[in-house]
Amino acid sequence: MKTLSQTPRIRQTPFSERVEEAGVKAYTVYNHMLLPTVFRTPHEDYKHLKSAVQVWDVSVERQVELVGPDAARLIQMTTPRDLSRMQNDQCYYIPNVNQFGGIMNDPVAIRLDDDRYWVSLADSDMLFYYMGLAAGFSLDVEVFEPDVHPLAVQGPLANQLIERVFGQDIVDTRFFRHKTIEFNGQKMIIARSGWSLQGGFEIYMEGWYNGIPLWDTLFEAGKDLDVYAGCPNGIERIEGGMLSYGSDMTMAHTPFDCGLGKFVHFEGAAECLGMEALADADQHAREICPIEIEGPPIGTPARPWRVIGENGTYAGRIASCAHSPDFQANVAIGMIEQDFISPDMNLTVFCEDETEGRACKIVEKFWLR
Ligand code: THG
Repeated sequence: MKTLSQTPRIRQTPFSERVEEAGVKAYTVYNHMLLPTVFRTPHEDYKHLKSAVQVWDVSVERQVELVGPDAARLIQMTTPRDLSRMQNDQCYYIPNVNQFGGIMNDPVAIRLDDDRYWVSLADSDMLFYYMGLAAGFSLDVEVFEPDVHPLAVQGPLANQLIERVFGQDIVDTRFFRHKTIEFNGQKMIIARSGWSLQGGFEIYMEGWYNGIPLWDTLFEAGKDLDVYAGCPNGIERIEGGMLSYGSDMTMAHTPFDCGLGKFVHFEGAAECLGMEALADADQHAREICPIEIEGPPIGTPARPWRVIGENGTYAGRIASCAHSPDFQANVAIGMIEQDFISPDMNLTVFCEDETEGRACKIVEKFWLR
């Protein structure tokens, strides 16, 4: 592929200068913003993420802020997950669905106050949807994109780095809870979360002026921990079974298709606009499956790969794949039709421009769970 022409529409971030200096090798575009994908090589980045600590510019996790008396009602309209017991220091993974039960996004919701939330988006334009609902239902709520830029600290040594910079009380934050830190005179939300299985934190930095100081402080404090710039790693997140919206799942899929049925609460989340459709949906039509693909190492699909069964009929699609050094295999995430879900099934996948199909099989579970 040729390089992308940069324009103001593909937004830079408060950390972009340091990301470039760290030697970023490739970007993708996510929520109209640059997201690094490789620093050294995917394999080196992977090994390092699993052994040290990385700082990730995940400013692309754009927030939709909902504030006002109807904020709780609005957010519940978009998700089948029951939010009624969510505390003001909690984060929830909330699949967002439309009125047909199709997934529109799979954000992390952050409750900041009784009447104030951030919805930390995956890659789709949910700001407009939230604005549309607020207008259409005449809700008493403000909806906007705040100037917030998440910075993730991920890896086995993340606790040590965070302890040095923000103290033990922050390290004691439980999974998917948040606290407030003060950096350079500015208050910031920090949560124990992040798009890796290695564990760590996400700092929600508001504005631009503390971007470079925050980055530099983390790197200065983590020198002897081998802290390095990183990014969500394609290999690690497939091993961990973290789904990528727009790739592994799209609006054509329901939460049931995506293994997210546990977040569909027919009783507690009746206000969700997709609930009737989800009640009627076939809960076993297809499913996200961990898959191993035979043959030489192969990278991630540029477009979904077609999977067929023994008789040549459509069996599903694979939209994420990577070669895992630790498992010595091509690990992939597939959306597989029910009739083909069995470890004994002989499946064939057509990878990118390869004319010969490759054998692939559903494996029992994601490798690290
Ligand atoms: N952090 C924040 N915003 C985000 C992401 C993030 N927005 C985009 C993207 N990532 C959204 N998708 C996910 C997918 C999975 C998880 C978080 C965001 C995740 N899942 C855990 C798991 O699968 O083990 C826990 C889910 C739960 O039990 O609640 O962390 O990473 N700010």
